[in-house]
Amino acid sequence: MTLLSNQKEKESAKEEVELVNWKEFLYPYEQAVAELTLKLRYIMEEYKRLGLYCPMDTVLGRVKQPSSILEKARKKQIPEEKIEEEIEDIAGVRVICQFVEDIPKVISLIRRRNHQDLIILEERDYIKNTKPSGYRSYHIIIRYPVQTVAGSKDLLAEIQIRTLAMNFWAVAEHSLKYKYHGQLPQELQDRLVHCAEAAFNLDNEMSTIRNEIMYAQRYNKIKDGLLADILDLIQGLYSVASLEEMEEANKRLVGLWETGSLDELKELKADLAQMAQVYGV
Ligand code: 0O2
Repeated sequence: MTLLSNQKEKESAKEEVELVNWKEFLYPYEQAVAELTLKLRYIMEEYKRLGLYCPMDTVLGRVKQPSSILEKARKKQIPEEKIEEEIEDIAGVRVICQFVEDIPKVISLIRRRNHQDLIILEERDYIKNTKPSGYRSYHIIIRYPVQTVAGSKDLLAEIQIRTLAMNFWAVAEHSLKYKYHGQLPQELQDRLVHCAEAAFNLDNEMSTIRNEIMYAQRYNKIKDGLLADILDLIQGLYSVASLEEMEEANKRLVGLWETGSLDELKELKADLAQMAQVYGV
């Protein structure tokens, strides 16, 4: 009984040590992912604040699971002590773009940081050189320093840049590969290649109407901003302006809400701003 519980205690202590080691090992990678995603999201925010079209639609990050790291190490025959140097995507960041044309812009954004806060080690263009599976994406492998309690630590990280369509395909294929333990039936592989071609065609089709879509998105953003400003002004005027003035302002707003042009909305905003000035709001 004592022996058995000692044994159990030893085993659980060993498990705990291993768990703690993984946690410690992955902690700087979590930091790298958090920093890199934050930096890219700030760039997105800056584009938005400047009222410019942002080539990045979404920025995601993840740290590879220990089981997945060990599986990759086993497949590539990487000894445990070489995992850090040889597995490049323990820290992974994914930038998803709306259009293929946005990808070179994101690549330039990252290249501009080369030797600033990161070092580019390698670029892999799986868009030009589509993988036999049908996988398309642009990969940039970087060396990234994180500041830890023990000092500066250089880590490898992988930035994947792809369109929404490429991502849709890759996520679906990844789930299937996981389910079939990497051994997809041939028929499913063929259908996936077919789906990858469809995603490629979708990207090309979307490119043909890219300007219209970009214009519509910009238009909607300006319109939303104007409507928000008008509502703020109306709210501020409610307690000071006359009932007739507020009814008139509301009537104009309702008339413009759905179909009003930007110029008409700008005119209403200017009139309300003038009224607010008169009333000292
Ligand atoms: P996870 O779960 O996303 O982390 P390799 O073993 O050759 O595939 P390698 O040499 O590390 O991988 O580099 P590669 O091929 O440039 O890119 C590795 C990552 O790209 C993969 O990580 C995937 O995220 C993605 N990727 C590469 N090929 C494919 C593919 O055919 N389908 C999908 N869905 N993703 C792919 P992991 O560790 O394989 O997976």
